Amino acid sequence: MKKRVCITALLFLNLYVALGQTDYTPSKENLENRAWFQDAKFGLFIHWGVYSTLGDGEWVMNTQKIKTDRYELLPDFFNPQQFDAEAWVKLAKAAGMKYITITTKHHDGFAMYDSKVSDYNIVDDTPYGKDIFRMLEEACKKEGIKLFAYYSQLDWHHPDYYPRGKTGQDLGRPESGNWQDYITYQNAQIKELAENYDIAGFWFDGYWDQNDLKKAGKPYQDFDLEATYKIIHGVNSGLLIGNNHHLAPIAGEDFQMFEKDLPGKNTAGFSEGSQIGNLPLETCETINHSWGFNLQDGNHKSFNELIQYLVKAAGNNANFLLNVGPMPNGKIQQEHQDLLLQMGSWLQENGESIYDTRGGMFQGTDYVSTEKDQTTYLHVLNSDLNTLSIPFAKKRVKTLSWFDDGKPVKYKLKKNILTIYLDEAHRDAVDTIIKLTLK
Ligand code: JFZ
Repeated sequence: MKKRVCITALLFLNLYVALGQTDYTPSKENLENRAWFQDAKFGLFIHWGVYSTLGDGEWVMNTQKIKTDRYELLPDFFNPQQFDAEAWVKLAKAAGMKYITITTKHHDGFAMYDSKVSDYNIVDDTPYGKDIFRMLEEACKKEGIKLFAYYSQLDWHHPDYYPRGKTGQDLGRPESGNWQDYITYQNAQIKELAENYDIAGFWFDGYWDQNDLKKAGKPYQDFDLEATYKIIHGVNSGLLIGNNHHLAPIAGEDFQMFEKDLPGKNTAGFSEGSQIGNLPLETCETINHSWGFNLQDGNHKSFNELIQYLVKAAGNNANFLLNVGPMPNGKIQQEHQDLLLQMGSWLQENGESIYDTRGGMFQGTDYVSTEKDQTTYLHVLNSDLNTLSIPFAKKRVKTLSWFDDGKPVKYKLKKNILTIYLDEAHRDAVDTIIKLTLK
C-alpha cells in the first residue's frame, strides 16, 4: 500500500515537472515591490560600457566582428572623467522617472561594476578604476530612485560560453569551452550583484541567443533560468526579476517586458511568443534609434512621440523604460537631456493621470485610458479630432470634465456610444486628458 502511494506520488510529481509547474510563490515583500513597480510607471534605461567609446552602438563587437583580444584593448580607453552619478540620477528624477535600469554587463561580457568573479571589469581594467554602479547606487539612495541591474546572459567574451548561440561567431574564441562553467560564472556574478548592491531587481537579456536556436529546431544550450532565479530570491525574496527572453513569463519572474513594443503588439518582431501574462508589465524603447551611444544616430524621437509612448504604455497597464546611451566621457547628450526634462515638466502637470494608475477600460486608435480609484483618465492622442465616439456599455456617466481646468465636457450617450465634443480650446497637441467618473 505504502509503495503504491509512493508510486502515485511520483507519477504526479513527474506530471507536475513535465508541465513545467514549479513552486515559486512570491514573498509578501516581493508583491509589495511589484505594486510599487506598477505605480512607478516611468524608468530610465541606460546602455553604457566600453563599447560606448566607439560610438557605434552596444553590438559593435559583433557587428564589426572585433576579435576578443582586440576588443580587450577598449577598457584602456574608457576613462569617463565627466561621469557624475548624481547628475544622472537627478536628471532621471527631474524627468519624472522612478527607477534606473543600467547595463552591469552587456553582451560584450565587460562588467561595469566591481566584480570579484572576473577582472574584466571597470575597476580592475580601466584607467578610470571606479565602480560606477556603486556610485549610482549611492546617488539613487540619496534621491529616492530605485536601481535595477541589466545583465546579459549572452556573453561574447567568456570562452566557456560554448557551444555559442546565434550571435558572437567570428570573434576569435577557441572552438571549445564548458557551458556549465559559464553558468557557474554567470550565477556567481548575478549573486554578487544581488548581495553587494542595494538593487530593486534584475533585467535579464540574451536568453534568446540560445533559445532562437531551439525555436529553429537546432541544438542549443539551456540557461536553467529557474535555478538562477532561486539564487536571487534566496538572497532577497523582494528582488524583482524580469527577462527579455521574448516568451511568456517563466516561474520565478516578477515582471514581464516587451522590447520596442506595447504589450500584446509585435511590430518590432521580438514579441512573437510573448502573450501577456498576469505579471506587472514594462515596455522599453530607445530615445533615438540606438541603445548604446551611436555617434551617427541623430534620429531623436520627438517630445510628442515620447509622451504618447508613455501614455500608451500606461493605458496598456505597462511601465515605460526609456533608454539613453551616454557618451564615453560620461555625459548624456544634450538633446536627450532636453527631451527628458521636457517630459518631466509635462509629468509635473499631468502626472496625476499616469502615476499610480492601471490600464483603463477604453482603448482605440486615437485614445487610451488609465484609472485610479473611481476616476478614469481618457487620453485623446489626436488633436485633429472634433469629436470622439467610443463604445460605452458601462453605467451612466457621473462627471466628465477637462483635466486642465476642471470644466465640464460636452457629451452625448446614445446606444452604448459615448460621443465627446472636443472643443478646440481644450485640445492639446500631445495629449488631451478628460476625467471621467461613473454613477
Ligand atoms: C536586446 C539587446 O541585444 C540590445 O543590445 C539591447 O540591450 C536591448 C534592450 O535588448 O535586444 C535584442 C534582443 C534580441 C535580438 C536583438 C536585439 N535578437 O533576437 O536578434
